[in-house]
Amino acid sequence: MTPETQNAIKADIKERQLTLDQLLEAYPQVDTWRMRTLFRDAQAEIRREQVLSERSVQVTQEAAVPVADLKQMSARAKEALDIGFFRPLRVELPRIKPVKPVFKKAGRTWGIISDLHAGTEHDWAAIDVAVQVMQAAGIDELVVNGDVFHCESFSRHAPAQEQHRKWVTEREQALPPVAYLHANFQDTPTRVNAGNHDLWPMRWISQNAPVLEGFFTPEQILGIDAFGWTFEETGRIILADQLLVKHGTRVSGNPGESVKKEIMASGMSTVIGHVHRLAYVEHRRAIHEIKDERPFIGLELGCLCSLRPQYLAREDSSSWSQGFAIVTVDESGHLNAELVSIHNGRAHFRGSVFESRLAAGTEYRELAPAKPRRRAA
Ligand SMILES: [Mn+2]
Repeated sequence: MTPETQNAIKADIKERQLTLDQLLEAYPQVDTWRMRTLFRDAQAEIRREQVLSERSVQVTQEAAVPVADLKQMSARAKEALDIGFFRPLRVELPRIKPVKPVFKKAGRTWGIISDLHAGTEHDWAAIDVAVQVMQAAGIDELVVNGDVFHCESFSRHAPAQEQHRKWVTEREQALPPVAYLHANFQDTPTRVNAGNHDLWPMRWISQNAPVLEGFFTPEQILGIDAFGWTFEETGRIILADQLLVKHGTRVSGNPGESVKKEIMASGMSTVIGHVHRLAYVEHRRAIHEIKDERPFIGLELGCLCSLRPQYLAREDSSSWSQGFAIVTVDESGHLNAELVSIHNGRAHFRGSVFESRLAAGTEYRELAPAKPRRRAA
């Protein structure tokens, strides 16, 4: 595709607001995947531009609740609004030096991360290592595969009368690591699958303030609506027409077993989070050999949260691992998945060592003096 065609398509999306079907008809020489990619990127660009222009106008969300609805709300929901349950927050972030892309690009590249459990369980060191590796890999798109927030306040174990009150504090603790991720990938289109934890506040609303159902988006409740991220309401993202990314619901005790169940269900290559384990599996069936095709690929992403969650008994092991994936699809459609394992704030990737510039744990501490990244000989 020539740059002229690409610009013409972009203009058709942004100015003429053509739909994907109209574009495919107008440019028969461009294949469906390429067009879908261009379409999505242009949409993300439009959203980012909107966010930037809207940033100066801060409308408090409380003011937008119709009075009639307020009258119907339970006392608990009213109190939630009063104490700032939905208040937009300002976040102070560490100074960020982006890592320059250092690797040769072999196609379109995605960074896929999962399970930050921001709030009470996130791990700054794991997040910072993932940020550095993904920047070095020059990802074209960031995919966050669920459990971005921990939402401890809405756990079924928390006392109900305390839940929304605690959330106001928890959200303040949760936003910095999530905003750190966003700030490091401001110019990278980002898509998010909600995980089970991310949806706990919505469950609370359904139970306590049903009149507010549908009034606030999950992004507004979590406090990330200004980030310009795309929330996938279906909870499913398909990359390059061949790789399903979902948070996952099936849990087995051993690494690789959960994603195998997901592959059996989806019938395609699949990436899951949720289980906090790290695994790469290939699931080969006779049809793959007969047709000389690649087998299904399955990834369990690992997590970017603490391996010793606060609720874990001392004598127990979480049997979790920290990690994430870099996925590349080249011009011929060949998919390559690289699983990156993080241990003690450190990861090896394509012969380079990446060490966290932030201390491990949920408390944000100053950026450590920049450590030079050592290249392998
Ligand atoms: Mn999780």
